[in-house]
Amino acid sequence: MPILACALPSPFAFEARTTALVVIDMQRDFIEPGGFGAALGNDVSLLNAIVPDVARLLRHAREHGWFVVHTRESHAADLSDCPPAKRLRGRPSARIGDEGPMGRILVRGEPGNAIIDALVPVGGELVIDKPGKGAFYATRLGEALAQRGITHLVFAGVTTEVCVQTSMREANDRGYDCLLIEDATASYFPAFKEATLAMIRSQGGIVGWTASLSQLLESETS
Ligand code: C5J
Repeated sequence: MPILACALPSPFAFEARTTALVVIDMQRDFIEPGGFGAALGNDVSLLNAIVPDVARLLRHAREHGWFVVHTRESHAADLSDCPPAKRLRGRPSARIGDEGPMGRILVRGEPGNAIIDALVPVGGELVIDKPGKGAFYATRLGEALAQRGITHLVFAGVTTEVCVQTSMREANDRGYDCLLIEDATASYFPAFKEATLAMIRSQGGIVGWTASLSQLLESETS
């Protein structure tokens, strides 16, 4: 059984057959110019910078036979699953459902809602469309993981303090042991990323564990 001895706050043990990689929202809407992230006034290059590490992690998960889940934050074309409180929040240059350079913002099936080319899902991987920040809210993720006997979740993706952290907290409350790969997650606000990592592993791992990608890769080859 691989053990990440250097994980924080304590060693993290897991087995490939009961582990899933959950890649949160690596979609064009957040990573590329012209999407929702940019419409909110953010520098998307901070998120784009982790793509090579997420790709390495994804390759590793595939090579080791982990179940792989990708999520997309997305809404139905009629926005029936987008509460007005979400759509009207803040003062973005374009709101959810508005037409943008990559089609309608955060709407399922639009070009901007696609997972970026470098991380495109392959056959056998699960793609979850989620209307909320958390991956379990209003989705079938819980059932899909239960069917496969998954007990351990390794998280990556964006943004650390919003959809990644929310999903990890939802998973923690459902009894999963959760590990966040530090260099495979990013925020538009680096200080928020660091604060989230600290929160997750505080108080003995109140939400879960964190480790670097190289620590994970070493643990599985030793
Ligand atoms: C946000 C996300 N930040 N995927 N979504 O709105 O974190």
